[in-house]
Amino acid sequence: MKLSIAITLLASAIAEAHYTFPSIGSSADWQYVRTTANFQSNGPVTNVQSEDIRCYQRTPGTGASGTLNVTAGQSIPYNAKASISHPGPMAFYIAQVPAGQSAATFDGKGKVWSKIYQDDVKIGSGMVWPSQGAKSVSVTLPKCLKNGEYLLRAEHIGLHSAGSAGGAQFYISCAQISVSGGSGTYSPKNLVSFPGAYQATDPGIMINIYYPIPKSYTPPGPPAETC
Ligand SMILES: *[C@@H]1O[C@H](CO)[C@@H](O)[C@H](O)[C@H]1NC(C)=O
Ligand SMILES: [Cu+2]
Repeated sequence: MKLSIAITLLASAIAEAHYTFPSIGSSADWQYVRTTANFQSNGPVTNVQSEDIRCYQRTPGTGASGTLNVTAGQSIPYNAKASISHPGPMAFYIAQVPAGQSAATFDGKGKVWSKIYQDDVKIGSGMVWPSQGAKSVSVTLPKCLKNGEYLLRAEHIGLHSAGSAGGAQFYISCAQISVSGGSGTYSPKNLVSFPGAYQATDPGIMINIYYPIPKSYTPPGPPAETC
């Protein structure tokens, strides 16, 4: 009896340690963000070769109900629920919706994603990323974007148990946005696909962050693009 209570408490503690990214700005959960498969469990994607690594959708083929109007150059808060409790890097990618489709219908397949944000680790007596414990991370959209609809993909990688392949935990979601006011010169040098961008053994994915403490950190994927 005592043991089962202890196991139940442990299980709920572990579940609470996980998180989702259900909203942008001050909108409702899953209004502009496609509902993820972990919307109840909060659990991560661990297989970088799975389709889940793209947008982790609960129902692939189904968009969110809304697409948020935003302005190029604007800073958009992307919110975590409950909070980003694991150590690891935060990145944002965008994919422009092809002609004839909309943010609500585009599946995001192919080499269409460019990275627009990557945070930096601080290494002292341990590795500390700025997102740790945060309830929201803001991403500034490049001023030079072309106007039109995009998917905005949030990605946080929990590296607390990433010492072996498949141990890293990916927390992901995709928001639907419509960009206006862009100057239109954005021309990303590195477009990647999901899956495809990452390997399980990439040095930023398979890494023991605790011992010995690494002297540097290389995030997976391409560098963040600027205008
Ligand atoms: C978003 O932008 C479109 C196109 O400019 C416009 O038709 C629509 O009313 C806007 N929606 C909101 C909620 O402002
Ligand atoms: Cu967790």
